[in-house]
Amino acid sequence: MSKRLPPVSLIGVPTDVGAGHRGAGLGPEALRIAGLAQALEARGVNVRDCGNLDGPRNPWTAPEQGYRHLDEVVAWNRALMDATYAELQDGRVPIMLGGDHCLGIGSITAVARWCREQGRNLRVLWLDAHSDFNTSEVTPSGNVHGMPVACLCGLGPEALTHLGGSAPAISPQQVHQIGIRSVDPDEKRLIKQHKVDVYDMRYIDEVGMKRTVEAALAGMDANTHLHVSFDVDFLDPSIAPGVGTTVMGGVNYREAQLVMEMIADTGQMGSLDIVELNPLLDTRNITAEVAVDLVESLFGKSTLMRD
Ligand code: Z70
Ligand code: MN
Ligand code: MN
Ligand code: MN
Repeated sequence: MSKRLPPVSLIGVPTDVGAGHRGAGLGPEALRIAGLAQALEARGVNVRDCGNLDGPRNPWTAPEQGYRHLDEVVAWNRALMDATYAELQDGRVPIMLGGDHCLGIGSITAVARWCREQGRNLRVLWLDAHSDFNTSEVTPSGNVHGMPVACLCGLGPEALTHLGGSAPAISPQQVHQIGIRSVDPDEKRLIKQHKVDVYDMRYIDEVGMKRTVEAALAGMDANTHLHVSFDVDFLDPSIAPGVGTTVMGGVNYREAQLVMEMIADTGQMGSLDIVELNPLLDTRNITAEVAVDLVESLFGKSTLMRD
């Protein structure tokens, strides 16, 4: 614990309006009950819990013009963008407690604006089973949690691509994805067309997690703000069953710990989303507990060998 850790702000975002299953809205409370704030405080981190944001209820209606619940998704993301920006302005590391992954649009739009104003470079590390790069034309579901990366890169409805005023919030070159193993056919074409840097499970199997993370973080300079967007379905369902869509063949516990430790070693994580935790599909909150373990590593917890 030699390095001084920045203060953090927990922002609860109890939305499931972007998801295909109900229940992710209970994620923030499950993370609190698993002891997230206490675990951070035990690391010497100053924690402010901002409570939960308020937003529209889930109307649970069918997609319209390729989007489900677009108005509700926009409302949640406006609220989150403002809350994230306020905590960054206050010199704190915002930690978004999701909530479904549509919330990455609001959080990252705010982080991108703040980085622009501060003259900092932004890199987004997207830890997920999915690429989340669908558009209304190609989405198989209409669920906006399958679209946040595309929206942030300027592909999507104006209300989301221009959430922060101008578009795009980021370029595909700023996004680096690890853990990917479920990509829809047209989504795959878009990912290739826009040259997103994707390290899928085959890459991890062939090369190993250490070199995967080194590649995904390569080229960061001292002026880089690292935003980590951690979709819990990044993890293998055997250790993280409490997610809406389980996808076999995910990252195991030790690989996940290594990712988090290597991020901690950079000292440059400036914001974090924890998303897609669905307590209704979990077993005795173990998925939230694994997420808390991993956040401890993100904040520098390690074995005696490296303290
Ligand atoms: C699929 C879609 C998805 C979860 C993202 C799945 C999207 N590509 N699912 N996160 N859990 O519907 O767009
Ligand atoms: Mn996701
Ligand atoms: Mn996912
Ligand atoms: Mn890049």
